[in-house]
Amino acid sequence: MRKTLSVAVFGGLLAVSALAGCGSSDDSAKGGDGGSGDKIVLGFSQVGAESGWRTANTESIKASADAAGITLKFANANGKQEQQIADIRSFITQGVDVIAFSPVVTSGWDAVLKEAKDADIPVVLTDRAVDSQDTSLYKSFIGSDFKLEGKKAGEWLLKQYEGKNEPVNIVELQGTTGSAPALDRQSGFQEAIKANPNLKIVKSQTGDFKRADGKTVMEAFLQSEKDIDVLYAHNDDMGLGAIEAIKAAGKKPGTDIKIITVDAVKDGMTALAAGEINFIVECSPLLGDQLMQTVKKVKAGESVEQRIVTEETTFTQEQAKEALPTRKY
Ligand code: GYE
Repeated sequence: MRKTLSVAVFGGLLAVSALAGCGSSDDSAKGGDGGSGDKIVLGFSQVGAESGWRTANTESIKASADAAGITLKFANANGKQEQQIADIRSFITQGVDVIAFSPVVTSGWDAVLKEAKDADIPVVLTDRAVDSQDTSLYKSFIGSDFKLEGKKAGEWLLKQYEGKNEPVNIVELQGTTGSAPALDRQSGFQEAIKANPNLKIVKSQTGDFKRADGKTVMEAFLQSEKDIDVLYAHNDDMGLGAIEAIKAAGKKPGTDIKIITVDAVKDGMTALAAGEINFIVECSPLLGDQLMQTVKKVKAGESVEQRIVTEETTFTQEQAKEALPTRKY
């Protein structure tokens, strides 16, 4: 039987700081450890710098570590799992207090996680999940529900074609192959659109969450498919790359081809407000504060939720216009 996970849902940043208030003393909030002045050392292995989301996520982690008085050792793996494993091993050798990382793909982590456990260094996953069966290998997983994001994208599309009986050709730009957000955004979307058999995914390929790849893959889609009605891109950056390809092919993004993306970073929201994207499912990169609170608790030997889900919304073109002026990332 599977273990039931307790799930804490945070109502954005306000709720996060409210939780911080009840979880830690003033001393620990300043990074103190009872007066000795020793700071917690956190080793963080980042996926890379593939997208606007990732840039905002890195900034959030660095700023929150600073604000929390945590010494951050930051490593960028440039999208390579071998590099992430090497970075985590190096953190173990250095004897950091806590390791956190955003796993580029879901599989292949058991050995290095076991090494951290044997060295008595707690691990916190942020942003992306691993498929390890042994959940004692990490203390907590902080991040979004990617399947729900895919579902929200699919449900919006269903509504657009409600009561219509025309075939709808969808092309899909997937995120990094084997990554949790690519797998779950695909399956959540597929499940939602099943309700209308006219909605068909005619082409689906990875664009590795990158703008340049989104553009080249969309160029190929446009060449091989005469009639594309909808583009579903697993992130804003790939959607923005695809928009360039659509314009170059003499079509109007948002009108000739409906576009749905995920993330809601500033560039994506700007294109949405301008009518070039039709709908964006939000995925918040601002995980830094939650991570630092969890790191402090883990270091103090306090129990933490095994799954912390980030709360997110969706944006239409009108909502993007309203939200843009105060958008933080
Ligand atoms: O959606 C994408 C990024 O893991 C949630 O990775 C993250 C995804 C995000 O590169 O833009």
